[in-house]
Amino acid sequence: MGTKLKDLMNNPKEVFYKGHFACAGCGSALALRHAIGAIADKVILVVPASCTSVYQGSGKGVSFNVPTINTAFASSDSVASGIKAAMEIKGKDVHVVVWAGDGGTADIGIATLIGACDREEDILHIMYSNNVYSNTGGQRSGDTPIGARTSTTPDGNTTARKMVPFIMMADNAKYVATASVAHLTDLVDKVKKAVSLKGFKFIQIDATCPVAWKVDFSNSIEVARLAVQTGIWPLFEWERDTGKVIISRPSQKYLDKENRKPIKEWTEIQGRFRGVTEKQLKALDADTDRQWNFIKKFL
Ligand SMILES: Cc1ncc(C[n+]2csc(CCOP(=O)(O)OP(=O)(O)O)c2C)c(N)n1
Repeated sequence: MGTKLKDLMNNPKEVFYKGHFACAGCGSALALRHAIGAIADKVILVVPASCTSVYQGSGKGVSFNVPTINTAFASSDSVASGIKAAMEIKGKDVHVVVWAGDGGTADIGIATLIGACDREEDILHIMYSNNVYSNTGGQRSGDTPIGARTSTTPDGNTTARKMVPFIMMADNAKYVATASVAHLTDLVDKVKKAVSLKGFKFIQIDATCPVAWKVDFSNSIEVARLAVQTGIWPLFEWERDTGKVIISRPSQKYLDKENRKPIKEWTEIQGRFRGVTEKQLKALDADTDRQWNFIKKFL
């Protein structure tokens, strides 16, 4: 849809009042500001337990300038379905958007996520993935990359990423996309596209957590950019109506593995990969290939 950088400063409404509690360099807060900011005049936000439910503040200190409901960890898509139904009865045209972490989406929330998709609820689920349960101390989630040290995988995570976008494609969502905090205009385009479609939509954002990833907050965007350039995080869209994947512009070059930067450029600026073994790096590389091979089937 061609969002330009300058458009990012012209949202209908600023999502944050001054004084939220997100850490410096928080990818979730940055992504929320722009993704939700772009549709802020018509949005109702549903947030399960996560960093987002903490950094919005509480009481008189609430920093969110959009209607927001906080839900139990596992139930966000059910709550969003109910809100959408109520708004329809009232004749109100609003975008009901779930804003959930990877724990709240890939793990405990997956049953209600899939239930809402099965029912073809007209909602958008945005999963911001910082690859761990950040708010409770950085435990491994289903979206933790292989080799990453977390508080529950001190020798490095051993299992492949769950790749929720692929699950949502298989479950026949209306629209599925991946995005990155390093490519905000692409993210905003995808959010706008998603809310223009009726049905269940899903977007996963690679959202840096400087604390859990052990990167300097000034490198928050750089590390996300490297995830795209190394092929670790492919940006794409898939639509049910065409059944086709479109590789997003920032990732097009990396369809060809030859063009990708070495994965080590991504791991080496993150303390969470300190001590990663060659065997783990190989497994991480193989898991990256697995993702690209899956996507290529739909080109
Ligand atoms: C049933 C239940 N179990 C555990 C918790 C504690 N809890 C709150 S937030 C959270 C982690 C959330 O992780 P994620 O969804 O990845 O979001 P992030 O904190 O990374 O933003 C946990 C375990 C809870 N609130 N409810």
